[in-house]
Amino acid sequence: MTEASLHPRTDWTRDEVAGLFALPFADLLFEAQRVHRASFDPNAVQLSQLLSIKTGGCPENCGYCAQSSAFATGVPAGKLMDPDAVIAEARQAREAGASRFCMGAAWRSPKDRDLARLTTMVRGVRALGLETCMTLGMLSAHQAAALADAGLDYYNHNLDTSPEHYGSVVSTRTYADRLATLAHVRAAGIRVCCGGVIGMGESRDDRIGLLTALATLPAHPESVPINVLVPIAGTPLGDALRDGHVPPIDGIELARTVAVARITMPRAMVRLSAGRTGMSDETQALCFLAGANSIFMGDRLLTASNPGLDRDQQLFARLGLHPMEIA
Ligand code: SAM
Ligand code: DTB
Ligand code: SF4
Repeated sequence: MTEASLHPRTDWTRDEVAGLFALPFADLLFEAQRVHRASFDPNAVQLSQLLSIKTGGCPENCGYCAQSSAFATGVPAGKLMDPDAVIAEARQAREAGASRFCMGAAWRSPKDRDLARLTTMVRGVRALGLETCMTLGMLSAHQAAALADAGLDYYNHNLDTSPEHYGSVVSTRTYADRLATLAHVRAAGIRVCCGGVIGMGESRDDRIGLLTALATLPAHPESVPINVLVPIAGTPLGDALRDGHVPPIDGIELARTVAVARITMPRAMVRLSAGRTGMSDETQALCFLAGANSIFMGDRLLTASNPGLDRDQQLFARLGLHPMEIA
C-alpha cells in the first residue's frame, strides 16, 4: 500500500477539484478506476437498506424533502417506531442481502427521552450481524456518545451542497451546525457517512464546493452518499425540477461527480444513493466505472421509491457485479 492510500490527502484545494472535474472524460474515469482498484474490488458493491423509523412532520425546511412540515407533500407525520418492529425489518433486510441497516428519523435533532429506544434499536440490529447507521438530525456531544456506547457503527449527516449554496436549500440551520454535529460524531468514535444532493439547480462550482468541503474535513467520511434529487411534488426544489425551471442533472455530470469523489476520497465507500429509479442501466454502469461501490437496495428509500431487488439483480448480472461482504 502506498503512503498516499494510507493517509489520504485532506488538503485538496478548490482549484485542484475543479481541475479534476474539467479533465477529458476518459482521463477522469481512468484515474478514478486506478484509485478505486488500489483499495477495492472493482466488481463488489456494498448494499445498504434504509428504514424510516420516524416519518414526516419535520420542523426543518430542506427544500427537497418530502418530510418537512413546511411543505404540502402528502406525507403524514408519524411517531418513533417500536424497536421490535425495527429489528424485524432489519432481519428481513439481512435475509435479502443487506450488510448495513440505516435508520432515518425526520427530526431536527433527537430528544434525550428518545435515546433509550434508539440505543435498543442499535443493539438489536447489531446483534443480527448487520452494520448499523442512523440519521437523526443534529446531535449533541452526549447524544453521540450514547449512540457510540450502544455500538452505532455509522452516522449519516450530509453537507448537501457547497457552503455558498446551502442557504438556497435550507434556512432553518447553517453549514456550521452541520459541521458541529459531524465533529461530535467523530469525537464519539462513530464512523461518518456524509455526502450531498445534486440536480437541485446548483452550478458545477457548487458541486466542486461540496466535494472540496467533504475532502477537507479533518478526516474523510467513511461513506459518501451522492444523492440525485428525487423531485417530490410540493417541495420548492422538486417542483422547480418538475416544472422545468431547473434542468435535470445529466448522466455524464453525475459520473464526473462520482469520479471526483472517488479520486479525492480514495478509501471512502461512494454510494450512488437517491434517484436511481430515474437512471438507465447505462448511467448506473458509468457511475460504477467512476468508482461508486455502494447502493441502497430494496424498493423504498425513506419515503421515495428505489429500483428494488429484481431490477438490481438484473443490473448486477449485466455488469458482473456482486454484493460486498462486511469487512
Ligand atoms: N433528518 C435527517 C437529516 O436531515 O440529517 C436525516 C434524514 S434526511 C432525509 C437524509 C438526507 O437524504 C438529506 O440530507 C438529503 O441529502 C437526502 N435527501 C432527502 N430527500 C431527498 C430527495 N428528495 N432527493 C434526494 N436526496 C434527498
Ligand atoms: C442519504 O444520503 N440518502 C438517504 C440516506 N442518506 C438517509 C436518504 C434518501 C432520501 C430520499 C428521499 C426519500 O426517500 O424521501
Ligand atoms: Fe427534516 Fe432531514 Fe427532511 Fe431536512 S432532510 S426536512 S432535516 S427529515
